[in-house]
Amino acid sequence: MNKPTELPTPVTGKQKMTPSEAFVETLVAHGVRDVFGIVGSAYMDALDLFPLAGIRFISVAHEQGGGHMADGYSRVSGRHGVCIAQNGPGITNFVTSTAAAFWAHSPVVVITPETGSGTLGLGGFQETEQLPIFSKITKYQAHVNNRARMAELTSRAFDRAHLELGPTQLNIPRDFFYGDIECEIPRPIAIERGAGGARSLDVAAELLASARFPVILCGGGVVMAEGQAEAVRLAELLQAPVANSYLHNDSFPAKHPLWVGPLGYQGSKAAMTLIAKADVVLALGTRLGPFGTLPQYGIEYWPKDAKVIQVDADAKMLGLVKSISVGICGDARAAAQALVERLTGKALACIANKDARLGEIAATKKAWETELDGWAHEKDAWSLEVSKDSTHMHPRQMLRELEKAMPEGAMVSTDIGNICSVSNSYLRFNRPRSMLAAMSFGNCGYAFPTVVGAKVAAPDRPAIAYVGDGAWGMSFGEIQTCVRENIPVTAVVFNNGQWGAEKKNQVDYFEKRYLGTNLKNPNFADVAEAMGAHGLTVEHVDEISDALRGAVKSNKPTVINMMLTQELGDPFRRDAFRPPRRLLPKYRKYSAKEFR
Ligand SMILES: Cc1ncc(C[n+]2csc(CCOP(=O)(O)OP(=O)(O)O)c2C)c(N)n1
Ligand SMILES: [Mg+2]
Repeated sequence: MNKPTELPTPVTGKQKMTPSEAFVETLVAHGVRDVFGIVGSAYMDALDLFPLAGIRFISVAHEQGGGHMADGYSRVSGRHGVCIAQNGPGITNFVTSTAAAFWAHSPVVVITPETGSGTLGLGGFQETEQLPIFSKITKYQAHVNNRARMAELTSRAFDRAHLELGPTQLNIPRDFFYGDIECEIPRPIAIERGAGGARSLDVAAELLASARFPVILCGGGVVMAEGQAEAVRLAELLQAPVANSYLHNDSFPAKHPLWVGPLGYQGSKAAMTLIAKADVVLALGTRLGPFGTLPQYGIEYWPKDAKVIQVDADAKMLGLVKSISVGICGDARAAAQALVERLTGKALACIANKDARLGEIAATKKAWETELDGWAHEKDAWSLEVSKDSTHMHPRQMLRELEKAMPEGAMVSTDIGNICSVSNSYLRFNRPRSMLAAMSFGNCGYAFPTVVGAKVAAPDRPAIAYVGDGAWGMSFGEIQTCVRENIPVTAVVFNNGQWGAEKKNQVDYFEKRYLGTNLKNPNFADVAEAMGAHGLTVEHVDEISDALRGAVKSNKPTVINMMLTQELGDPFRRDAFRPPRRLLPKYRKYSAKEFR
């Protein structure tokens, strides 16, 4: 974790202050050093104090970007991410980023100054009901209903974000920043999480001890609990293969011989082949989200007959999606540690066949690497057709080169799109808090601002965003933030001239009727230069390594415009499509052949 050094300290003891001072001092008490947002009159009285409180205000291009930055900041630091904006439109611009943070389990505090309490409901300027909008995408909503409670409620919003592992809202009528109050600044409430119930841990240990082919599935909970070392110890004790849950490729070190890669969309065939054989699965710190275990490459890999032990800090996630044999409501790190203690010195059935299993793990991993090496381009008829006369790079070749060129300790954010999804097979990390994918809210435009926030939290780590050209159009405005605030991140833009992931559906299900999926892009390198960043265009795979490493080394915001063929990998939602069926004569010709 990137722990701040020399934190400013808040005032102590009950005393007179203004609510603005109480608010800012409570941020100080919670160790807030950076706040993302756009300036607004609603909270200017408090904003004015930020420099004296040691808080940096990072002025962004769009509030959604600021919300994603707070998300990336929190995912990399393990501390709160904080964003703030003007009442009304500034706040509604936070909706998408808050929903994304909700599904990424990020402790983001969304501060929402509101229209004045004296005119609320009269339909004045910049008024909307700000609590209902966020009610389903936050873990807790604090509404300052009395200026004297400013510090108490601010503090609670911060405490709950950590306690409930997700975003919270702090809603403040703008007139409540003014006045005289007397209060004491509360200190953060640190809750230590335990390993879970002793009985369920005992049962889990028995199951693991009798397993002949145990497989561990490490999720985001391992990253959030900083439990990688404990997960490694447990895996080594059992000599069990370890898969990453979907989009949590940083939950177990990729260089470890027991690591087998991620499950889920465009994940590792090695992980899928091995988990399919499991008689016991230990799902450590994962909610086993439904999208993350869908069949891939035609492999129905989820082991339906296996006993499943699920560890999650949120009891509501236990057994929610998959049937489980044992549910442990606990912290992933503490639970792994407790299981290691229970299993150490015990006779383990899986050690009897250890050599055979290790051989199988190594062979399965090798087969997958060989397949990836040979998989330079997509091989379906459509992809072959659209790429045959192209001078551009094949996406998979590019992704393999990026993987090889990836600097040590890099943080990589990924967007939602076809090429970003394919990158799942090529993203390997040895360090937690490194992969910042758009998670299950799945919004295009997530990756770039998120990595900007990550870079603010961890300025010494290389920060790289993978972004499709469509998603880039939504998010490149934040280059302004990078230039203005001197935040040197690298955006790798996958320029294939299309909203590819959606075009893939039109290819597969709608007889190539392209509607809204072709793009006409400006030269993204030139746009970056015009905005004061570096921009370069890469046409050949042999330029990739220098481009990526050079961009990171330059310590300047850089956009790498990758020129790619239009070929596309497997679609996202094969599970959710049906052949189109039209009943009205007017539309019949757009029915799938079998319905015509
Ligand atoms: C905010 C938002 N709008 C629309 C979508 C639907 N969507 C999913 S993937 C995708 C296409 C992404 O295109 P691009 O960024 O160019 O990446 P590519 O698929 O071409 O690699 C779209 C539009 C979404 N996920 N999020
Ligand atoms: Mg695209």
